Amino acid sequence: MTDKIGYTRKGDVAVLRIKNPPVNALSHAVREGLVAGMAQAEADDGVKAVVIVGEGRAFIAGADITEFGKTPLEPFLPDVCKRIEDSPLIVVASMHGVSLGGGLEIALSAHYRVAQPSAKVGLPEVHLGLIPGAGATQRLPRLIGVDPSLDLITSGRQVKAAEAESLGIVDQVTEGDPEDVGVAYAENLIATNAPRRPVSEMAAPAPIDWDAAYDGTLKKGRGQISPAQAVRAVQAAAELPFDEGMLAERKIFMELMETDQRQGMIHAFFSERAVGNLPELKGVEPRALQSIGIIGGGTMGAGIATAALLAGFNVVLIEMKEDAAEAARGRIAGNLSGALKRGKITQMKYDAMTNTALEVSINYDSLASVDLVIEAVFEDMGVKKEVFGKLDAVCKPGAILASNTSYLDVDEIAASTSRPADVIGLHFFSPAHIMKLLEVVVAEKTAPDVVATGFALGKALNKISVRAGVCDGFIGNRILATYRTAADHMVLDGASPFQIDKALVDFGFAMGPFAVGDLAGLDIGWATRKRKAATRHPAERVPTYPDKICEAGNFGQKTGKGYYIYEAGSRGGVPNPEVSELIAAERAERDITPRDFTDAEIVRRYMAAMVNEAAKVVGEGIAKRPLDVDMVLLFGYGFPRYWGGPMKWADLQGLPALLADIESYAKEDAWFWEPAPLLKQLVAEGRNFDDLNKQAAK
Ligand code: 3H9
Repeated sequence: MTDKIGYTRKGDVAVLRIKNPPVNALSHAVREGLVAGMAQAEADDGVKAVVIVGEGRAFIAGADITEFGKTPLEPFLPDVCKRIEDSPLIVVASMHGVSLGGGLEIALSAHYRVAQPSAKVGLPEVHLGLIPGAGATQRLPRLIGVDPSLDLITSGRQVKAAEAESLGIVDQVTEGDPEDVGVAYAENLIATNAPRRPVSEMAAPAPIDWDAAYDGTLKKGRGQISPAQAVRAVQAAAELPFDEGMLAERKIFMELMETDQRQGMIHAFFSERAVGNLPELKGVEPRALQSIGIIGGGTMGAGIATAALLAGFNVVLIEMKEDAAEAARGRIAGNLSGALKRGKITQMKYDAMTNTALEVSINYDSLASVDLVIEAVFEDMGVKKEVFGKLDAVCKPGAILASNTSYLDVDEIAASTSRPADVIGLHFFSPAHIMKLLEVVVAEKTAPDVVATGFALGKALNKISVRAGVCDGFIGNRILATYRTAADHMVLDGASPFQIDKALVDFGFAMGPFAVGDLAGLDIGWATRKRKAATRHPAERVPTYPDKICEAGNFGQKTGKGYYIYEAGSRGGVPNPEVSELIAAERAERDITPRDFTDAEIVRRYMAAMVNEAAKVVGEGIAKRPLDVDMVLLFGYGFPRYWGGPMKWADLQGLPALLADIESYAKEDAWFWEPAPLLKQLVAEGRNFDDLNKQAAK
């Protein structure tokens, strides 16, 4: 037995206690210990039942993800499950906290399952680019039928104990110490002469239209393969004897283990957790945060206020006039009533948030006692400086002054106050109460505890916070500007915006760049182009047709027309033929003979532009690590999670080939396609972006 499994005896019942903090992942030592524990119980005179229980905060969070990609060591998890199920003793799993993936598979191999009311179960393997690989695709359909099994396995969603009980996954939900509950349940089974009840011996589930389920799942996954493959594994449960079904599951699992998608999703899993782990924050205590001020109650300000209220902060929102203040109050109430309708908050909480926790004022003096204030006013340096001047005058010493600017120079804003060390950028993404990303923009003089407070706020708001340095657009918008330009160039040279959007949606993006422009409002890009016109490099190729779309008053979805035409109330549009005419006219004017682009070339150029700019962002220290860029694109820009992010994608493609492509594109436009020095350096050294992540983790 390993020290990862405790063995105790309670009358006729042996208890196997898993002790592998923090979440009892099924590491090699745990698997060995479980097998040894079963043998010990079977050899222990008088033992009639075994209870498996987890120590600490969870039953079992699943296979040990850190072992993936390494040589698997015996006993393999499916064999551990079989060993448990085949035991002549009655086996009970007593679950608390989470039982996920392999954790639920261990429970499904037990003959009975009991759970705490707060317990949750799920099969999240699809979020790692996998399917369950230790029998869940074979046992669960036998236990609860095909449809609910497919729902759980293809979505990866977690269900609470009550739902698990009603689905038939759990036999009983009882509150108490998990070990006591499990032992009492086992004693009762012994007393009533209950039989062993191996799920594998239950009847095969009834079949469904498998091809339709496969196609539907593939479509829903937008290019992600593992959920669709899970359908095939469940199909095997219906069509094959149990042992053969297990082999079919294993085959699919091992094939998925070899995919780029599995690597991408596991990179996303660990990066999500590493992103807030910065050496500069070690040992730095954040400042206390209870009340938050917000300047501006437009969509962004109201969204931030909503997020802050939902996280339990008191909010003071400042508007300029009474009617604007009322409108802001209405926006926040609207956002919160959405949360109420979705069951995220109770009516009581809603009332408290809108009445007590929220103050809307037209007087800056109301900010005198707030701990942190976030400015979300018009993107104009003059306006921002005026606001920060007022904040500097009214806010208490030690209050943090934050700007939600999406591209302006936070150093310049900080310098306009008497307390630059207390100034930081907190760049939210709209709608701020829904989007997960927060860029924490650290200016030259920002104090470490102010940075730590930015991250603490992000955590409280349930955001993925990423550290960014100061530059035009920080991490996300700066990279966006570049890949967006690559798309504009392709349009000038012959691709249509509609083909580009489609190619990128097929690649896995939630939307293509032109549809995104329509959604955000084309006037935003128009304003940016005007702002940048004066400082533009002479070699820059900037199309003028997008200005013409705007000049005609077409700003996208909000006006019903942009790159696409939207029927009233519709979010999906049809291509706008006027755009094609404007593009054709501009090509003629510039003497460009349009050429054909394949979808593959579109994706390659778009991604190459993204990665090249991202490498510059990392090389300049704007992002500390490649994984920071990956998380920004994943959580703020609809990048497909199964690629892990653009830097992970680049690693998977191979950096030398990508650099070679960039160098070949540079022959057409040396200014735009200038290779990033960091990319050249990594290729020369035979390293990749993940090597930089690993170096930073040391
Ligand atoms: C599987 O089971 C395959 C099988 O079907 C077949 C096999 C043959 N392994 O998230 P947290 C670490 S696939 C290793 O911050 P929370 C995590 O990295 C697996 N490590 O806490 C973190 O480390 P650190 C299916 C793991 O309370 C620490 O634990 N299971 C694992 O917010 C705390 O995690 C899953 O996909 C793991 N399985 O959330 C479950 N899980 O402190 C994935 C966590 O060094 N895990 N760690 O940064 C989760 O969803 C959440 O971590 C969980 C806890 C809900 C468990």
